[in-house]
Amino acid sequence: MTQKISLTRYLVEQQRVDGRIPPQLRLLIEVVARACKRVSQAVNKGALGGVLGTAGSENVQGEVQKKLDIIANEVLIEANEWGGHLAAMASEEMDGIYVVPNRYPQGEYLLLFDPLDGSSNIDVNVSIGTIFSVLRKPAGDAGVEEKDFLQPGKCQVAAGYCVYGPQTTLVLTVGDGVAMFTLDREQGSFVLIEENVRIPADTKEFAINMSNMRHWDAPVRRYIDECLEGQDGPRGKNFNMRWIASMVADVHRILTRGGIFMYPWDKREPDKPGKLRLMYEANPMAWLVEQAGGAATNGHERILDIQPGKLHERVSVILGSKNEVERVTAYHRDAEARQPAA
Ligand code: AHM
Ligand code: MG
Repeated sequence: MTQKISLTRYLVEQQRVDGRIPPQLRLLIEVVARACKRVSQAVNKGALGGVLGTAGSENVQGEVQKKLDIIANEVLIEANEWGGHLAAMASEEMDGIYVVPNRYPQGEYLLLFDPLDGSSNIDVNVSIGTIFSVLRKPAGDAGVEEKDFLQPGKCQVAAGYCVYGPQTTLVLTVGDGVAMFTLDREQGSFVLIEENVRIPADTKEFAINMSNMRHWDAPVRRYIDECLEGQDGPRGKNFNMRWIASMVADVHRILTRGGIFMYPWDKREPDKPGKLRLMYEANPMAWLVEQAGGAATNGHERILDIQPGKLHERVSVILGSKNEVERVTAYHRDAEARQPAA
């Protein structure tokens, strides 16, 4: 019988091989995984656990909070605040940063998360997830402030997500490829199901909310128009479309079988760079995708190179199979080159 490798064993072995995961970071990842198990339990109970529906409040972005958004946020904070591995946390559901209270020891890491991504799917029993990103607190400062979080995605030391679907699966990178672990509910532990996840460079599948088509910019329209023309168009092949309305589930499909995901800037809110948030949605997903051989840009530059100006900054997202992402990015370059000089 092949031996099952638990997340704990995987992390211990990674730590032994080349010291890539320092003990505090290993603890942090295990605590996040434990919190995700609790969220998974709440998700599974659904109406029976009284966790469906809205909470009657709004987050800093003016979005209505679901009960499960708040529950997942609290679970992640409670699990992470006392272990001594963190200095502070930031979340989609909190206006400012959450500094670890004085009664607990302060660690050297900063944790960012979207506690419950794909909130519109909660009440309809469709896949949702938790996304997380880990940064190191800049050296030197005694306290911790919001500006300590404002590091580009390439500075992440760990990132991942947990998808709550037919299976609960945790996907992780610490900068050495991407590994996937599925929750074995009888054992109560995450078990390794795949190492060295790879995204094929080409694809025939795209994910975008087509109802926003009339609001898109020309390069995105051009790309999708060409896909829709199928075999008879310039691409010479037919494309399939999928949109789960949960970035976690869409990215999980892309890590599993390839594809391109886009939530581009659009004309509905021209002053915002996009819908998705840079620091706890786009950055962790961009790093996972790059670590699996894919690419991630905002149409103009690599997402991981973007210097954030604020915690809840938004960004246009194009990620997945490398050749497709490069094509969309090239269409943006073409459009810029054709702009008359100011
Ligand atoms: P959320 O974090 O409030 O759930 O919003 C993010 C989600 C993404 O998971 C998903 O890709 C997108 O919003 C769906 O948006 P839309 O409903 O416009 O299709
Ligand atoms: Mg989200």
